[in-house]
Amino acid sequence: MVRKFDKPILVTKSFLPPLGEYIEQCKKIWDSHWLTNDGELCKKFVAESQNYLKVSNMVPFVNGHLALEIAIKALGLKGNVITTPFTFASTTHALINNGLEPRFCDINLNDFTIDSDIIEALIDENTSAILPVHVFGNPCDVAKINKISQNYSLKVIYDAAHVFGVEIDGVGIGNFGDVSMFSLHATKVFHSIEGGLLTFHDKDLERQFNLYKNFGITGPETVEAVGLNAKMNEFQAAMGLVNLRYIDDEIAARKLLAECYRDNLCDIEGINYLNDTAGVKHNYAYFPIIIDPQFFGITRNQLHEKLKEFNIYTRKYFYPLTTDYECYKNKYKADHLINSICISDKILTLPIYGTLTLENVFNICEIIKILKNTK
Ligand code: T4K
Repeated sequence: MVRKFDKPILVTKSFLPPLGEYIEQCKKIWDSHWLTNDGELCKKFVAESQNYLKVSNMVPFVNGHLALEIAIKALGLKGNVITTPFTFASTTHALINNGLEPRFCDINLNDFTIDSDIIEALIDENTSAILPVHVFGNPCDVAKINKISQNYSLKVIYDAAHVFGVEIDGVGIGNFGDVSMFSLHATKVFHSIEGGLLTFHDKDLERQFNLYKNFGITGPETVEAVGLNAKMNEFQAAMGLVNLRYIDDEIAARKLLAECYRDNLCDIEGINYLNDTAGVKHNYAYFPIIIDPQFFGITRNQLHEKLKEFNIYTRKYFYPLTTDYECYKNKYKADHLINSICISDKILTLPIYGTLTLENVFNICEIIKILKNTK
């Protein structure tokens, strides 16, 4: 018998390490009285994260969004930037806050990342960069995007907020493009409470990133640039250092849950999901499903509401598209975004996090089955 869950099951639940391990790291902060501004824990965290992500250059930030804004600012982008509207607010806002025009490209239906076949048609003499999103942990078509960027001399900044730990054929995902931005927010597979990382190819960018994240200050009496305050603090770094010990376990647990979802949803007409890509080490950051009301019998919105009655709180990531936000409505050409509109209207992200049990997932799937055709 399928019953309502006793306690709410939310779309995610932040990973927390054993408290003693975090306190152990925090003791070092008490000893040093050094709380922020590139402390020792922050340096150690960068060294260990660099190693884990298999990248050679990295700068830490207080959050992913400011890291992205600073990446765009430091690259000195001008004119328009090609990106997608099927993302979190941060991606589009980062362009607007840098005075750039987002030029929206549609997504593909295979993995909901930018459709690399139609990027070229959007490029004009004012295009300076491409800002694709590795959405839900799925890598973009990095080979094709690289080729296009070389042919047109464009910069590539990946919004890599969802892909901590993802690899393509053994290569860390942060190695593609000019810069990648990872979010270390509490809701991510790996987190430092709040936090962000930039990984990049050109070592010279390190100075620029550090400059902009610390007000543009270069010495006690010199301020060289109009910067921001976006420094990671020592409490964040302490959490990151401890959580790194558990990241492989977290990903392994999520992999089992994703497989359990797939095994139990595969026979439901009108429900589709993404499968793993050959050669990719996934991180199972999200588990999105697509609901086709014609075959499932009820719409995404109806399923979202009905699941709440069973204490299951899914999310409509990413609905609305950023082009439909109040602040952007009617400002950008959007009627060509056919796939983005279609996916945004049908997608639902189901709960996934390391401490969710296989039994929980099985029951969520049973409830979805019961709700089919329940108008
Ligand atoms: N680019 C992309 C593509 C992104 O998805 C994001 C962030 C960014 C850039 C910017 O990176 P950051 O500046 O955030 O580092 C959440 C996250 O706040 C946001 O980081 C994330 N994307 C986005 C997809 O999801 P909300 O508004 O949905 O969060 P919220 O507060 O509703 O939380 C969602 C669920 O998480 C809750 O139902 C329960 C759980 N939760 C939440 C918090 C805050 C926890 O278990 N613990 C917590 O501390 O945006």
